[in-house]
Amino acid sequence: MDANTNEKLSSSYAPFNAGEPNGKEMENCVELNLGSKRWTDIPCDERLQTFCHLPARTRFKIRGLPYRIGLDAEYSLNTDRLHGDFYTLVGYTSTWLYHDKTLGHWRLDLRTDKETWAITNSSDYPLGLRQWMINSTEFSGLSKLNIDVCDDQSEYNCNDGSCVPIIDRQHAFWCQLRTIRKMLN
Ligand SMILES: [Ca+2]
Repeated sequence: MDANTNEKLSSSYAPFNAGEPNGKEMENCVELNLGSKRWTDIPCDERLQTFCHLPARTRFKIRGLPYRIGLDAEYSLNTDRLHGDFYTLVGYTSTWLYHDKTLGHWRLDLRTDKETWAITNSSDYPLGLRQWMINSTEFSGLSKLNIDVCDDQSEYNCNDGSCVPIIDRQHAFWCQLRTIRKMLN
């Protein structure tokens, strides 16, 4: 495949060449012929140029953590891993967030020793400002943490977890309006 093409290529866009795929178990990779723009299945040990399409991942940010070196400030959604009805949020380095179905709360665990660092009661994803019970050697007690997907440069995070454009100087008003709308719905 040619990595330098600017064309958007996908399997739905490019059907197979005539007679392909024909490799059955022997040909489990594909090459793209840029002339015909059609796929051919080939053995996976053939070395060709490649291209990758990586969709941007939503970054969940946790704000208001008491100090602790090594705790994650950002998480991404792991859609391969379901805990009950919920996907897991995996921290970039040391922690993960998941729903404990048995106890009915969300846990922030250290991945290394499976120590539970904090919990919060929530029957949904724990987005927005919430009380977390933290239990660690450095800090123990209730703490307000906010989890959101707001962009630090261009958005302000509301207490309900939603984001409003920072350019809007009345952001507090829009946050309140969102809260009122939620209450009315
Ligand atoms: Ca083939």
